[in-house]
Amino acid sequence: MARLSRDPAVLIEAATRGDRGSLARLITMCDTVGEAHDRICAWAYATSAPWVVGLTGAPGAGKSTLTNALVRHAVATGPEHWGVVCVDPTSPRSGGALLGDRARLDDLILEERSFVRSLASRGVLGGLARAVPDTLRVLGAAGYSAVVLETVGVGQLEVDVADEADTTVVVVTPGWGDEIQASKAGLMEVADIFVINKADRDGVASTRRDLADVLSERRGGEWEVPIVECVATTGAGVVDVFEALERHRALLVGDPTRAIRRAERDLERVLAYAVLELVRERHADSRFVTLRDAIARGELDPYSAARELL
Ligand SMILES: Nc1nc2c(ncn2[C@@H]2O[C@H](COP(=O)(O)OP(=O)(O)O)[C@@H](O)[C@H]2O)c(=O)[nH]1
Ligand SMILES: [Mg+2]
Repeated sequence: MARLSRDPAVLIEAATRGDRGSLARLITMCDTVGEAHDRICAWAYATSAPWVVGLTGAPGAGKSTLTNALVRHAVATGPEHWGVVCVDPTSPRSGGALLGDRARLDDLILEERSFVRSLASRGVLGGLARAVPDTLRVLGAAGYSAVVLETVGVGQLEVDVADEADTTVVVVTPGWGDEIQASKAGLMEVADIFVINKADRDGVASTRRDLADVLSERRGGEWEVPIVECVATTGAGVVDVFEALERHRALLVGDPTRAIRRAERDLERVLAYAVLELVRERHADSRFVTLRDAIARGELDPYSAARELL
C-alpha cells in the first residue's frame, strides 16, 4: 500500500475521489489541535451536513447488526454513499476499532459505497463531543450524504452524542418492559422511530404495548412515531425500518427547525472551542500573567478580568 500523505489538501483531494485510506486519515487528523485540524474542518463544514440517523439502545440490542443490514439494503437499492459512526465507550478497543461492533460491521467495510468508523472517548481535549460532529461533517464532505450514528443509550454523554442525529431510532428487544419504564424520561422521549429488534423472540406483543403506552403520554405532533419490528440477523423487517427512516427524512426536508437546531449546536461548538483555545493559550500569552498578577494585587476581580480578556 502506498504511503499516505500528511498534507490535508492531498488527503482531501484523494478522499473526494473515494480513497478510503485518505478519508480515514482525515478523520484521525481531525482529532488533533492545530492547523491541519482547522484546514480539514474548513473543508468539511463547507458542505451541508449529511442526514444523520441515530441508532441508540442498550448494549446487545442488535444496533450494529441492524446498522449492517440497513446500510447493505441502502447501498443495494439506492445511489447514496452511507457512512457509519459507532460510539461505544463501554466496548473494548483493538487497533482503533470497537471489538463487538467490528465483528458485526466488518463485512460492511467491503461494500463499495459505505464507510465505517468507530470512535471511543479517549482523544484530545473536547473528546467525543467534538470528534463526533467533525467526523460526521468530514464524511458528508467526502460524499457520504447519509450516516448512521450508533450509540449506546446510557449516560449523558451518549444522549449528547445522540443529539447530533436528525432521525433518532431507539432499538429495544422483546421483554424489555422494565427498561422501557425506567428510561421513559430519557431516550424514549427523543425517539422518532421505535424498532423492536429480535422479533424472532417471545414477548413482541407486550413490548409493543409498553411502547404504545409511552407514546400515548407524548405530545402529539405532525409525526406519528412508528413501532417497527425486525430481525436484524435474518433481515426480516429491515425494509420496513428503512421505509420508516425515509418517511421521516422526507418530513425533515421541509422542516426549518432542523436547520435552526443545527445552527444552535454549531454555536455551542463555537463557544466550547473558544474556551479550549483560551485554555491552550494561557501559557503562551502574556496577557494571562498580567491579569493574574493584577488579581493578586487586588487591582482586578476575576469577573472584570474575564471581561477584559474577551
Ligand atoms: N435472535 C436474534 N439475535 C440478534 C438479532 N439481532 C442481533 N442479534 C444478536 O445480538 C447480539 C448483539 O448484537 P449487536 O448488533 O452487537 O448489538 P449492539 O450492542 O446493540 O450493537 C449478537 O450476537 C447478534 O447476533 C435478532 O434480530 N435476533
Ligand atoms: Mg454495537
